Amino acid sequence: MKLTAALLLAPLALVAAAPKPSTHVSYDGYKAYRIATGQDAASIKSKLAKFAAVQFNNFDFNPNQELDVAIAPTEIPAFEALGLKADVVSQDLGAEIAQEGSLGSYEKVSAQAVPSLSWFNTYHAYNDHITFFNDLQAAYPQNSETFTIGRSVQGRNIFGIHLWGSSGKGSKPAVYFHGTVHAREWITTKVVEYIAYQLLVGYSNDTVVTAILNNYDFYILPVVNPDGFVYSQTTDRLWRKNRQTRSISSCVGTDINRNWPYKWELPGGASTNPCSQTYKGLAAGDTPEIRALVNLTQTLANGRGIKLYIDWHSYGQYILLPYGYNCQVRAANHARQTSLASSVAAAIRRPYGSRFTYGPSCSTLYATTGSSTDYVTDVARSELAWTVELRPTSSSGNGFVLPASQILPSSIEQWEGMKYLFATM
Ligand code: 0X9
Ligand code: ZN
Repeated sequence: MKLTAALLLAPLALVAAAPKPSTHVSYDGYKAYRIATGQDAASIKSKLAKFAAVQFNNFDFNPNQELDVAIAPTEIPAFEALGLKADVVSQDLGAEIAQEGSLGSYEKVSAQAVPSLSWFNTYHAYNDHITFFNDLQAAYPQNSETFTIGRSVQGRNIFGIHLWGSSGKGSKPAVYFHGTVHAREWITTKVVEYIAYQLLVGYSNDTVVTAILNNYDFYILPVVNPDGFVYSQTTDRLWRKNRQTRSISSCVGTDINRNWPYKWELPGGASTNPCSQTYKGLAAGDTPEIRALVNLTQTLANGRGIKLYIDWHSYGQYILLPYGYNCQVRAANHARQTSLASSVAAAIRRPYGSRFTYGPSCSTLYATTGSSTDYVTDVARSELAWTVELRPTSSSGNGFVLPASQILPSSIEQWEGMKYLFATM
């Protein structure tokens, strides 16, 4: 397959050191609630307008008619006085963030040695993810290459690893994964890294994995929103968007998963308010992160084509199929995608019993416009295009703040699901 200059395989360059930790936004004493909105979303929304609530899910378009919010300690009495039908899903978000564990340090033992699995015991800083991927690649130079697809708003590299098998680089259809589109969804970074790790470690050792890598070229990008990710580690653990500023507002950030140049213009699945968590930008594809991802997507589509795309998110434990923009439209191969998703959910469940719900994105979760899987299905013609929402479930409370002790179990169950999918799709 030909790779264009945009996807040139420059070794991962280290960007400037992460900014000095500035004052962290404190979530100490914040309570998280799940509000049953019912059909009353508009009036509840207006009641909540005076609160500095942190919104976890998409308020306007959730067919489950519920909304998760975090309320500041000083506002809890006023919030409770509203008398909304709401369950407390976290008693103290700050305490949960503390339990998540501090960022680990990373040190590889020797040149060309495979990095240790202990990488998956803690979360890590952005620069360590770059070093880890460079080290992993260096251990398997015959089957892998690192690449960068472009830079974020603040100039950080959006990097990935390309893996291939016996037919050589770029000769097979693409499996294309990316994580950390939403900055606070830290578990996604680790899970996609674990999949890359297992593919390389298993090649030539495990017959199933060897066959998988001989059949597909893998392109895996763990952190496609690096600025947001760094900001979520230095300043605000619950940051979601990128860090783009706009002259029309003092609010920062565009939701990368509302900025893809497909069905972007439709109303109802994103926000035009720059202060919203789902702000779509001023024009389709007007974020550098999406421009870089669109280039890569087109390069893969024009090469051997995309067999499988997964945009990894958290939380809720869902496998979401096309489409986000319309709750009635189905992919041409919807029946096959559904049956694969059902088997993948069964495989995920095997190690620890985790239940993943599957179905079309809009009707299962909520409407999204300018979102990844719709573009990758209709424009890039990927055979399978999914969004996976990782642990925890939406009723367990921790939300985006998943304890580090769950990194490995979460990764292992996804690896089981993916091994099944790669071998049967
Ligand atoms: O809202 C989103 O972007 C995703 N959920 S999250 O809580 N991680 O923010 C869901 C996107 C699903 N829709 C499509 N991929 N179409
Ligand atoms: Zn997300």
